[in-house]
Amino acid sequence: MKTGFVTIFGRPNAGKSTLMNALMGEKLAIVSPKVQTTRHRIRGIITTDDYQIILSDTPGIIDPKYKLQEKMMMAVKSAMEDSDVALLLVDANENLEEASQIFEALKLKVPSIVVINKTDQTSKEKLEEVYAFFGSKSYCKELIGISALKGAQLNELTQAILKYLPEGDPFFDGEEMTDLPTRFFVAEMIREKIFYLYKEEIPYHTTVLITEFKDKTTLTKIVADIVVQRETQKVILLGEGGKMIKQLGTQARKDIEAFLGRKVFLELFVKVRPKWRDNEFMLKEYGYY
Ligand code: GDP
Ligand code: MG
Ligand code: K
Repeated sequence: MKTGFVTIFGRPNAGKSTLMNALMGEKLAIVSPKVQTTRHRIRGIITTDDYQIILSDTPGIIDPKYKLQEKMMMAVKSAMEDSDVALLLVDANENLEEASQIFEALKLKVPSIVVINKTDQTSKEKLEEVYAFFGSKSYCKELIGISALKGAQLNELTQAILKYLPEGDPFFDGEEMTDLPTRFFVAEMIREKIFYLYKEEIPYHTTVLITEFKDKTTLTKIVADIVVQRETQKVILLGEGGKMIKQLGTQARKDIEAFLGRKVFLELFVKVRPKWRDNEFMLKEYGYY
């Protein structure tokens, strides 16, 4: 059978996480309209009788201003170097020249498929222009237009990917969906709700640590620390009389219950740890490397 590793790469908001989820048919990667929602490298495994595709979603490409972002870039690079095929994902309506410069700068050795996303909200004329632009690039082995959101042309994309995967034995058990532990996804679901509920900088100054994860007879008990850098951020997270954190807890719990398929008791604490983004030690502790 065909087996191999595929990395989804592209600028923030190109739709990487949406594509990953669409191909998986499951919500593994958190999606939000804000950039830099995805911090970790997330792997999803698709197994059929004919192939096994191991997909990696990657954080968006950003300036390594913070240590955290440097770690993110390293995760992206290592994902690309390990893969058999790279999907260079482009939002059809983004700045094509800028996107192309980043792809070129990567100097990829692995074959690249340029995937034009969001065809559902792009005019035919614009699409022609986008195809012509990328079609002439030397790094572009294949060119395909999709809508990750509407699930359009995903079969064609899969076929294009398979062309570049080697024959081999599967790396993972057919039942496995991902190589990351359940508690990682639980933390991500809480983080996703933070992205939706809080404004501007707050989500970027926040990380989530699962401190307890226990399956009881009728439910799963989960305790999480929401780590912020400053007392003022803690106040915002809690909201007046704890209103916001309560809302966060309710929304996250619903998602986690759907994901785990059982009842959940979720307890959230907000902790202040100054400079968690820049401190190497803390980065290690929070699993960034
Ligand atoms: P990422 O930052 O590259 O992982 O992008 P996300 O998957 O988080 O998506 C960013 C935004 O683009 C979200 O609001 C998605 O719903 C939206 N989006 C993703 N794919 C499509 C698509 O095919 N069509 C449209 N119209 N929107 C999309
Ligand atoms: Mg993402
Ligand atoms: K995003």
